[in-house]
Amino acid sequence: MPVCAIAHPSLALVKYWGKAEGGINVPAVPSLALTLEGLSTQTRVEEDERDRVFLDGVETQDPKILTFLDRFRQVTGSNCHFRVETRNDFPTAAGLASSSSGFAALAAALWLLVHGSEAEPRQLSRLARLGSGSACRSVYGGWTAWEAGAEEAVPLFSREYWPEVRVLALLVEEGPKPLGSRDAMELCRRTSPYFPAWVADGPGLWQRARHALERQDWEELGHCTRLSYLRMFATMLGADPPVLYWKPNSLRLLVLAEQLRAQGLAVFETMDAGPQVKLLCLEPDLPAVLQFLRSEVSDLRWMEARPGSGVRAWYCD
Ligand code: 2P0
Repeated sequence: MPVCAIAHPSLALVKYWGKAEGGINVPAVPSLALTLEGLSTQTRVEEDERDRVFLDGVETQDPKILTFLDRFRQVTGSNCHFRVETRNDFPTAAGLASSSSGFAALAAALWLLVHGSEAEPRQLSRLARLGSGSACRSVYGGWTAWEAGAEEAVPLFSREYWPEVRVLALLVEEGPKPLGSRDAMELCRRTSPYFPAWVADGPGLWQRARHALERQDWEELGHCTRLSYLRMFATMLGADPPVLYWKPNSLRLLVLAEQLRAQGLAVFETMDAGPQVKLLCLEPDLPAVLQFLRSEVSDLRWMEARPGSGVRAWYCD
């Protein structure tokens, strides 16, 4: 019987950027993230005579997915092949962490299909990481941590821990990005003179952000969030050739976040490997932030998200 799964993207506040040597998608730096409800990947799997993958209704030879199916067979000892249909209700490969929710959903669905029971979450986190690093965090709901060198992420706090948190994902450009994050992070590791400093700085910033999260200190967590993405982009600007994901509207939104803070609103921004900007605020400030966005950037589309649940898989038609 086919299996369906749903997962939500993992938005890093403290970023995973760069892999440790050896291992598969093992991070060089620790990350801290929030799983987002409001953006979803839905995946359906069933056995087939050969592997076939459909992404948003179109058959694809996506090497990340096909390689993951091979790794799944290796790890689980299965000799099955699969038909995979996966859909995102948000732009794919555009810097909105579609690979985190994508591989979390795929790992959970395949596991249930092959084993007939749900995987233990840490085991699923390990498995999802083999598809895409950030997917090991999307397995869990709420707030997650993934330590440098670790093969799995761990849950820190459930989605109920801080239900007032809101994320506005502003869509600056909806097409796929020119350089995937995997290649970009490897380029940074190999060529950016700032990469060793990024790795050295990572644990301290991660600890600082964790303490802020434990105290529910929004200003401090927001500040750490800004430091992390800006330092991540510093490694990219130092790469050879340089990597530049920002677009004019990205910068426009960063300035806008600054203007909102100047008005006394605790709004913080982050970006990933793409031009989109995510604004983070607490629910009481949301109406004022939305009003400002409507007057200043009515030409842009955005999606609203909040702390979300972990991956779920079930038998379906
Ligand atoms: C993150 N990103 O922590 C960081 C911040 C993008 C910027 O994880 O090579 O698709 O599959 O392990 O997980 C995107 O990279 O990379 C990512 P792989 P992944 O969310």
